[in-house]
Amino acid sequence: MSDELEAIKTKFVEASSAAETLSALEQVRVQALGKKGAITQRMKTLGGLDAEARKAAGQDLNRIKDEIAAAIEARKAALEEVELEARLAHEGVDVSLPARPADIGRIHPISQTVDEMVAIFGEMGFSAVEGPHIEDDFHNFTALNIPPEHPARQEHDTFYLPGGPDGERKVLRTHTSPVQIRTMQATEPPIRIIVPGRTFRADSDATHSPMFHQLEGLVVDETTHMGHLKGTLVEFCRAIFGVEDLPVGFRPSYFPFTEPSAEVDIGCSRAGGQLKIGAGDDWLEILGCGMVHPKVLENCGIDSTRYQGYAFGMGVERIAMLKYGIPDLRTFFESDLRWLRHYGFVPLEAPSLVRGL
Ligand code: 2NL
Repeated sequence: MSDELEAIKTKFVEASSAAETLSALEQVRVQALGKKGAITQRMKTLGGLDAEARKAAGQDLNRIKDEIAAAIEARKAALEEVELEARLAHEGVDVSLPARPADIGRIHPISQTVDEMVAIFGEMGFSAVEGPHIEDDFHNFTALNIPPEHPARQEHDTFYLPGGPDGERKVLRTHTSPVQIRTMQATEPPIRIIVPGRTFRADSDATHSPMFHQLEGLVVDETTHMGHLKGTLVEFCRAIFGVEDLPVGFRPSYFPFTEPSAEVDIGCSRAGGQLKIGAGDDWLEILGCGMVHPKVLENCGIDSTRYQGYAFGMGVERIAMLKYGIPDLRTFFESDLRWLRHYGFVPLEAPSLVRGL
C-alpha cells in the first residue's frame, strides 16, 4: 500500500481517537467516508485504472475504509458511554414526587353482585356450579316439565342455533336450570348447589337485555321441605340487602318445574317516588321459588318417592340495580368505561362479603 494511503488512514484514525464529542467524530466520518470524503473520492478514481491496478488499489482502499470505520465506531461507543455516565451523574430521582396513578380497572357490578351471592350461599353450605351456555332441548326445556306449547319454546323468544346433521337444534340456554338438571343426572343426593351465569332470551328493550344473568339454587335431600326453602331465602334476602329485620313474604305462584311455587317479595317504601328497601309497608318482588316438581326429579333419574327438593331463581341485574341504585339495565352492557368507573368496584377496596367488610 502506498505511503500516501497509509498516511491518510493514520490521519483519520488519530482524528477519531482525538474527537472529544459525538459531533466532532461525525465530522471526521464525513471527511473520510462521506459522499465527498477523502476515501470516497479516491474510490471514484479507480475507474480510470487498468484492471490489475484497479483490483490492487480497490483492495487497499476497502481495507483502510474498514479500518477507519472501525476506529470511528469504537470511538463512538466510548463517547456514548462517557455521555451516559455524565447524564447519570447529574440526573437524580425525586422520591418525593407523588406516584403516577395506576389505572387498575374495576369489578363490574354484575361480578360484584354474583360474588356476594356466592359468598352468602357459600356460608350456608352451597357449592357454586357452572355449565354450558349452548344447550339441547332436553336440558333446557323437556327435563324441566316445560310443555311443547310453552311460550319460552317459541322461535320468537329463544335463540336457536342452526340444526345439526342429526336434525337437533341447539339453544342458547334461557335460564341456568339445565346446569341443575345435569347435576341431578350426575350426582346422587344430597345436592346443595347454586348456579350463577349468563342466560339468553330474544328480548331487547329498556328492561330486557338479550343476554342477562341469573342465579338459581337447588337443594335435594330425603327430608328437604318448604321450611328449609323459606328459612334459606329469608336469610339470603336479609344478607344481600344488609337489612337484618327485612320483611320477606311468600306469595303463591306458578312454574312448570316447581309445585307448589311462590314469588318472594321484600318490604320497601316508595314514598316520594324514592325506593327504600326495608322501610315502609310496600312490597317488591325479588325472586321465584318452589318445591321441585316430582316429574323433574324423575326426569333426572332421582326417585321422587325417596327424595324431595326446593329450587329458586333470580335475576342478577335486578338485584344489582336495586342494591347499587343503577337506574338503567341497558347501561350494564354498553362497556362505557366512565360508567364502569362510577358503578364499578375497586379490587380489594370494595367492602364485600367475599373480600372482607
Ligand atoms: C325466577 C324464578 C325459578 C327455579 C327457578 C328450578 C330448577 C330446577 C328445578 C326446579 Cl332444575 N326449579 N328453578 C324454580 C323456581 C323459580 O326462577 O323468577 N327466575 C328469575
